[in-house]
Parts: sequence; structure tokens; C-alpha cells
Amino acid sequence: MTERTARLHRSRWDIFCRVVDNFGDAGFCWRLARQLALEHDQQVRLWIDDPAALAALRPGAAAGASCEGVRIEAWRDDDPRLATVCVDEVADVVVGALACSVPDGYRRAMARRRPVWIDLEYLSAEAWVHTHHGLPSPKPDGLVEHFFFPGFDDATGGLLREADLLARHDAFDADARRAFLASIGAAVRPDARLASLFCYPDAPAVALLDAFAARDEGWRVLVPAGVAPSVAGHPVAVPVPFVPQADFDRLLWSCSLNFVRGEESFVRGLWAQRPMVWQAYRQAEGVHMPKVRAFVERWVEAAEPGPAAAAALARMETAWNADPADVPQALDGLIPALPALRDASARWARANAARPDLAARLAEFVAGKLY
Ligand code: TRH
Repeated sequence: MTERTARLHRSRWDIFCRVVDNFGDAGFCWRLARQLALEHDQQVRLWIDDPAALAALRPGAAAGASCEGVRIEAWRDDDPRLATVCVDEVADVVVGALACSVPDGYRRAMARRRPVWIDLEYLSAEAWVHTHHGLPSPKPDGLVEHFFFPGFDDATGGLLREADLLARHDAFDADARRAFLASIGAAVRPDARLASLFCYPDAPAVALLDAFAARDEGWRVLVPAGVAPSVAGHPVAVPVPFVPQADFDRLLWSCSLNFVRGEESFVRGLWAQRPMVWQAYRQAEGVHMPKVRAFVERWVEAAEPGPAAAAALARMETAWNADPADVPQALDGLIPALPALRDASARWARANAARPDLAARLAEFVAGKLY
């Protein structure tokens, strides 16, 4: 907490989250809300239109409940509390998360209350984010919305990272790993080489598991429930439950290689300090591929795993996202590069942990608008 953010003491925040699909929106908003409450001592309400998506990530986080300092509210368009809103009910800080708009009734009351208003955008690795981060967007009624872009460097809003994350990672030793794997019922031999698989339904998951099996190195792949039903019963697949968000980190830490999907688990994969292969949410006509390349290039540029490891990772990313026939060869190229990628991941995480994370940068930004 800086001198300026200390002045935010117990400010009221309303974060609005619309779940478009899957878990990323709820997962990101929950992490942010929780960190603002626990690490920055803010009073946070999280308005979410699909509380069930949140409950899968944080058991007990039901509408009307207070969890870890965050009040969770079901956001329904017909909610009378949001149709007619008194000025006093508007928070000091209003966040439209992942570019969602604030409900109309609330928005009308904002014009009189004049809170700090943030449009919190999706994570992007593309360069234009630098020129858009922090920009004001004045409205006809005099209110000003500010764009806040997550990102990979100091010219952006940064990445979410809990204050104790790296310490928890470092304390996760062999005993903790064994206990965790037992707690999720992962039936694996102690000498198994572990990977995890979190992917979209169109991923070439069977081809990947066949390629692991063909290497005959004792690889086993942990597959959370509901992910990749096509690999059920595969000799390399190890079914595990879909775990709460806090255990998802432990799952990543337990493996030597993680396959992750979506922005939220990309960031968790980075902090896990393990090599990872990322699958982007598929969009028509392959428009997601520049995004994949940008994410990988951005990370490679910062982490410097060396040209051979970087090339092996890039080939695997292309195979996994767009060229399934190349998955076996790409995996064969990736496995020898794992030690270099792991070292680079650890270097990257250490260097970045010295910088403020997204919640801290957002608090600082807001404090700068309020004081
Ligand atoms: O669920 P996603 O595919 O979400 C995506 C992205 O957010 C994308 O931007 C959006 O456009 C699209 O949905 C509609 O992947 P993501 O972002 O990685 O979020 C997954 C969350 O689920 C993350 O917080 C980790 C969590 N998780 C668990 O907590 N436990 C688990 O067992 C697993 C597999 C995931």
C-alpha cells in the first residue's frame, strides 16, 4: 500500500461482471475483488450475472453472501435495487469489468454522485494497449470513464498477483505436492511426469495424449472434470475434479508442463513458473492466432528462454491452436526445451513480482483521481 492508496481507506467499490461464457470473467473479477478487499482494505461489492460460475471457482460465493471481505450480489436486469438507485448508494469507485456496461438505473445515479468510473478491459499483449491505457472517455453528462488495460509492462495496468502468491509457490514442496495430489484423488505413481490439461473442446487433446504415450517416459496428464471429455479412458489421462481457484494454482505447481486456456489461466500459468502451452478462445477466420503469437512473443521477449526453446514453444503453440497434425512432432521438440523454459519462467516471475500488480496499480490510479 502506498501513501496515496492508504488514503483510499475503506472506499466503496462496485464491480459489475457479466459472464459471457466459461469461467474467465468470473475468475478475473473475483480475484480482483478479493484482493482489493483483503490487501487494500476496500469495501467491495461484486455484482455478477451468473453467480453459479463464481461458485465453481470459490465454493460458498453465493449471491447475498460475504466471502473474504467481498459482498456478492446477483446482477439481474430486473433487480429493483438497480432500477432506481439513490445517489448515496453509488460507490466511490465503479468498475465495468471486461468492458461490460453499468446498469442504466445505476448509471443515472452516477451522474449525480460522480464516482471514479473505470472500464476495466481484457488482457492483451498487443502494442496499442500502451497508448490506450488510462485514457479518459468523457460523457455528455460530464462524467468521465477511464480505460484501464491489464498488460505485461509498466505502461499498462499490469497483471493480478496476490501478495503472498510467490511465497505460497515456494513453500509448495514435495510433501505438499504429494498431499495435494492425494487430496484431489489423482492416482499417479510418485515418479510419474505430470502435465495438466485445461483446453477448449476443439483442442487436439487425443493427439496430444497419444503423443505423450508414444514417448514412453511415464507422462500422465491431469484432466479436470468437464474439460476434454474426448480423452476419458485414455491410458495417459488422470481424471481430477474441477478444483476451486486456490487449488488450481496447486494443480499447475504440481506439473512440469501445463496446457492452459483463456487469459485468466494464462496469467496463473505465468506465475506458476512452469512451461505452459496456451490455447486462445477460438474466433472466426483465425483472428485469435495473432493474439496467440503476441502472448508468446511478449513472454519470450521478457523471459529470454533462448532461441531453441523459444522456437520449440512457438511451434507447439501453432500446432496446439491451428495445426493438429503437427502436435506429435511439436511435443517431441518441446520436451527437451522444458528445463530452459522452466528457468526462464522462474526468472520472469521473480523480475515481475518486484513490480506492483494490477490491483495495486488500479488502487493507485483511482487514488490519483480521488485525491
Ligand atoms: O474459462 P475460460 O475459457 O474463460 C475464457 C476467457 O476469459 C476469455 O477471455 C473469454 O472471452 C471466454 O472465456 C469467453 O478461461 P480462463 O480465462 O483461463 O478462466 C478459467 C478460470 O477457471 C481461471 O480462473 C482458473 C479457473 N479454474 C479453476 O479454478 N479450477 C479448475 O479446475 C480449472 C480447470 C480452472
